Amino acid sequence: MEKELIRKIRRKTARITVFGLGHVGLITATMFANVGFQVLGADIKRRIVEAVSSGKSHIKEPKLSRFIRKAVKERRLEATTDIMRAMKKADVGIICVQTPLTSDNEPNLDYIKKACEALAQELSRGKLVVIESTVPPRTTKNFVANILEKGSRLKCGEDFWLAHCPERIATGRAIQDFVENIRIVGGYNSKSAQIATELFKTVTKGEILTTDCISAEVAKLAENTFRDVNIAYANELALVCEQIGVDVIEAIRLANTHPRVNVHKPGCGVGGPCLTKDPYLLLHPVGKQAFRSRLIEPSRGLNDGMAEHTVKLIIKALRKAGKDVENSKIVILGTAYKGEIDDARNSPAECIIRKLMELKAKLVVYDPYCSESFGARKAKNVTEAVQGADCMVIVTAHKKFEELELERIQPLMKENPIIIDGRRLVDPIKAKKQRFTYLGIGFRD
Ligand code: SAJ
Repeated sequence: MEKELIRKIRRKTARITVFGLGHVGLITATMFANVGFQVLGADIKRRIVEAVSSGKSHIKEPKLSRFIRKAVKERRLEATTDIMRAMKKADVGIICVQTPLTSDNEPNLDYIKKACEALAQELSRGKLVVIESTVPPRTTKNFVANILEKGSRLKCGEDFWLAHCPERIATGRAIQDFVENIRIVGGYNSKSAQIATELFKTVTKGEILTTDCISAEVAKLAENTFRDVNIAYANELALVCEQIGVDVIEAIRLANTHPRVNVHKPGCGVGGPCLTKDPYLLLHPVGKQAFRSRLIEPSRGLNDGMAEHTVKLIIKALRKAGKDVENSKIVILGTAYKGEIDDARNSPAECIIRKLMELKAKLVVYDPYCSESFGARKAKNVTEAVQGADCMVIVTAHKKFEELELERIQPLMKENPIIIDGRRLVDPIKAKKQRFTYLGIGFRD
């Protein structure tokens, strides 16, 4: 039975349904269609389905629009809101729905559950199910398999196959990552892994590493947790350096020349959909007690606290200049959660802006790519934003903010102008030369 599916996959005659057309699902559906498969994308949001059906992308990613337009025109990519029947004609179902957190930072598997229940309706012998969503450990084996078996009355690993192939794409370079990155394929059993490997071989140039599904789940979560903990270390180091009175960037630069050291960059906070969530997923395996972490959870807290620390730096610098936050004009440069993208999900800018609003600052926001302003007034460019401002806060590491023309900006601002550098993009010496008060994360004058 599996030989028939492998044959169809190799010939690209296997039909694929992708459940969830968000960042991960839309890229997955498009890239499988792009190599020649017939793909159906299923999403409950009519707006998304209508956009995809008319060959448009609802997210911004380099080259994505072009690939969608082509796939839709050549009738290899279609979209539907009818998730209950989406699996009917498919040989392969790929689940890419979101796995958000509850208000207590516990995994909410409702979307996975609904997608699996819908898929199970039309699950028959000889099909493959892939979980691409990032999920807590044991989800594939102890949650998904049960729902699929119950809904289809078939035996997982024998009648149908199941694998976890976690996504590894970063916003802003998703297509390149999808095609080039090494892929981890975790099977429910070895046959499931073998078939899923055949599937991903058709779309990736990167190596495929085959393992069991729980190892794949933990590996995916371990990657982002490592980055989050590493950034937390860099942030704590920045706070220590502020107290000592030494520049953390110089200290990290020197430390990283050691062949086995790689300290990440400190900053005014960690945002985005992955690093803010995956550490919590790791600590909540399905059907087991939550792990009481002494490193991972405090690291999350430390990173979350950096936005508040940035506000403290703003207040401190304004006080030093004889000003109050209330009535001061403060410019926020950047609302995207990281540089060069238009995405503001979980951006530290939100916390900084809300806190400053509570303190009644006069706020102006400028981001060259991101339209989100979290309720603050928007400016069209840096010149308009800094007009009569007391303080300029760099929140996002956009390249454009590395090239701020300080000598041109200085005269546009009020007396004793301040730069708070949340991403350490501006050279403190140059800022001082232009008569700015400069405070940055991990830098005290
Ligand atoms: N950040 C720091 N210091 C750093 C690096 C990042 O403060 O040294 C902050 C960023 O400003 C941002 C947040 O952390 O607010 C997240 O940054 P990120 O570069 O990790 O960006 P993401 O969230 O888009 O991460 C994705 C992840 N991909 C997936 O989960 C599929 C991550 O695993 C990748 O390592 C990362 O992209 C990548 O490689 O670019």
